[in-house]
Amino acid sequence: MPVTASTPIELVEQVYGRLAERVAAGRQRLGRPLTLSEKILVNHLRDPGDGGLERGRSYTDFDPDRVAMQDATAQMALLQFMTAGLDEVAVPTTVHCDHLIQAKTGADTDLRVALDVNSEVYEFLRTVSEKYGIGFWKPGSGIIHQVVLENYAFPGGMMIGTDSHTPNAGGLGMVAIGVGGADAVDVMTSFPFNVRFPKLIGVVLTGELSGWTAAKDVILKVAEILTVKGGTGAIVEYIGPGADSISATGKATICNMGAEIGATTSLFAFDPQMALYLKSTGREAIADAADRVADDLRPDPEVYADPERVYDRVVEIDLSTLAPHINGPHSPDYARPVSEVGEVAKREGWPLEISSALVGSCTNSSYEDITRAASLARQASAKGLRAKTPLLVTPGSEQVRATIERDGLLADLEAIGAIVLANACGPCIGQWDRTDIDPGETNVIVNSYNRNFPKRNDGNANTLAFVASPETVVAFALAGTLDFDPINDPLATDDGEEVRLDPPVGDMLPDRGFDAGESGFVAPPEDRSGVEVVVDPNSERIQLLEAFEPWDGKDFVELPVLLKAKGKCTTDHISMAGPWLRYRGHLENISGNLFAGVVNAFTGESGTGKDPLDGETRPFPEIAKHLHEQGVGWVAVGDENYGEGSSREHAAMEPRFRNAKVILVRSFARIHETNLKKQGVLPLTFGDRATYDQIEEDDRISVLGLDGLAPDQPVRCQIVKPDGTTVDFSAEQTLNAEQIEWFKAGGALNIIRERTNLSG
Ligand code: MIC
Ligand code: SF4
Repeated sequence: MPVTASTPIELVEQVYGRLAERVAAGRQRLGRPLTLSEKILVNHLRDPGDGGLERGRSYTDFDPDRVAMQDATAQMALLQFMTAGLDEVAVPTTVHCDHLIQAKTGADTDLRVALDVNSEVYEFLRTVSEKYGIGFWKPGSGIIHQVVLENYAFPGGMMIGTDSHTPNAGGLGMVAIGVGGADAVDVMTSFPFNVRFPKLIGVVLTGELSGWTAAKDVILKVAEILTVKGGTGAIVEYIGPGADSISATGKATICNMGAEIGATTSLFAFDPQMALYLKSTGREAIADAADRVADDLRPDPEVYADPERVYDRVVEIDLSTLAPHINGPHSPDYARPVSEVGEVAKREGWPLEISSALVGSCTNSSYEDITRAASLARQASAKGLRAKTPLLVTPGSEQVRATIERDGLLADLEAIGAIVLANACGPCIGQWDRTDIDPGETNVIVNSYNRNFPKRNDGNANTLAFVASPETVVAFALAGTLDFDPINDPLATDDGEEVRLDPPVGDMLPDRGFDAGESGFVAPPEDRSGVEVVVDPNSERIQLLEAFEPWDGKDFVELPVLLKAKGKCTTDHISMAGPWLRYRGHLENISGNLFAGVVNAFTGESGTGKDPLDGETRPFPEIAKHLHEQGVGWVAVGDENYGEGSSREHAAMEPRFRNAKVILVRSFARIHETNLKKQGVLPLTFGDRATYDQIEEDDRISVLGLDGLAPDQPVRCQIVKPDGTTVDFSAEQTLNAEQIEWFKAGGALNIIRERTNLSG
């Protein structure tokens, strides 16, 4: 099927054409009514009669309808895809240029600079896309998830994307899952997407949003209830009468940030809000087709009647009483109502003064978000107020930007001092050339993004980042202090007059329809035979990949411990973004950031440790390089939810490249665990979580009996102390038979070529 600027109705019809029959078969196999996730999943089973449906257990093969990749992860994914030697991708696939644009002065200049600075990478992505029949969205066209929502997502569809916030498309009722590049390569090479059949969490929404409370507050609350690991291995399905009162883009906000609780994905059922959004984005035919199969695009009625019977866990939230929330710093689940943050800040000793306020990101940059933010800006202007902090706005897509410009909303925000940045990720991923703060200075920022791990936005570990809705962020920008409750507190004008803000109001969709702006889509040419992909062997940004060494069949005996991570160890800690995004296509160069942000449990220092070969203290990337060059395998030890956050497989490929054999932790985040398996690193979890405490700096770790490695069987391990004494312990692993093959082969790259030759 040709790749076009939106999902063709024929693809949607294909999916809907088999829906009723597959749903009926699923009901029969399970012997009960189905949730929406189950309907969509059974409709995408590779083997409809047989694919395992046991939640949290069966590893099941699926055929997603689409693949989407963003520039920072697509490079590695496509370098792997290229090794398959195929002529084209097997399913409709798109690449979106959004992560590499650095925010500095404003949209136009920043985009021009990015086009220049990243020309080699953009050229690589453009030509690879042309060669293999992939749709290419140019820099400036918008953030992947917003562009997907506007053009490609459809109710009942299934897609995977090489970005953890791919679940954004759940706002249009799609099962959209964030994956590492190697998973995307499976699907692009016509192999199935294999994942454990997810557990199901039902969130029942009652009441209705009003006043200051926005869709964002729903997920900020859910993050508090479920925590950053509560969604691991599960799909979160939003149901209940409150669900239908939220706009499609509001639903997308909620699903998007489901990544922060580790959920496989999140989704809402098809409803009139989705139909309205589809129509206003030029997809009437899809809205009509969805209407015709609407019953199968919602959970069965019995599920609504008795959710406890079907979901593994049920959470209830009353939208009518939900207060606006603000979460942070340092973790997206540290939640509290906005009215309490001032008190908490005083108690914790956080600065009250806000140094920057930022609106945008893939989570919160819809037309509705901006209308609500702009309504506050208009009020503020009328009352003689301006933002007291820098206020930076990143529109999510060119379509949103052009529309909010046409409708005067950008002007409203600019009138209170806002600076409009490029339609891209920008400061959300550390692409922020910030000059207002000294390095290391403790300061507070408030943003409408989704993640707030240390160093994420500006590389400064002492920046305390809080996430909230766009309207809350604008209110804080006007107040300039955390000690402010927009609902109850007055603001002072320059003349000392006290004024109050009325609650924000917005429009879900533009009355005059969307203005598409300048099109950023480049379709692959029909005749692709002459397209050449050139990689300069001296490039510092793109490096062709070589397969890793296969496993030598031996146990891992007395591996040194490169590091033991203390506390949170997200993918940002393992492979930092910001300036390092530059090397996302060059495995060797990006390995220079390996573990640079990790807190060493033995010393409390960040990013450094003791080199087990010579006892010197060095940055972790240098120790890893040293061990690699000396041919010494090693192990890294971590705590709970290791690898939380991003889908970036660099966090798995870098350790693999530097000769890691095992990552041993208390628990893993889903995408990262799979990425490790794909690259041939053995992910193990402690059988007894207390064993973590027994590992000391000079210990060595053995992993034994590996020739008997079998699905779900524990592995025998041993701590070897410097004096030769040993502590035996058992570790769990979740590899299935195929994943054991990847491990033995030395990683998926060794299998890709072999598989495609077999199938070709
Ligand atoms: C993120 O929000 O952390 C990112 C940057 O979008 C990542 C992808 C990446 O690291 O390139 C994600 O969420 O997967
Ligand atoms: Fe981009 Fe931020 Fe969204 Fe990641 S979370 S895709 S960096 S806007």
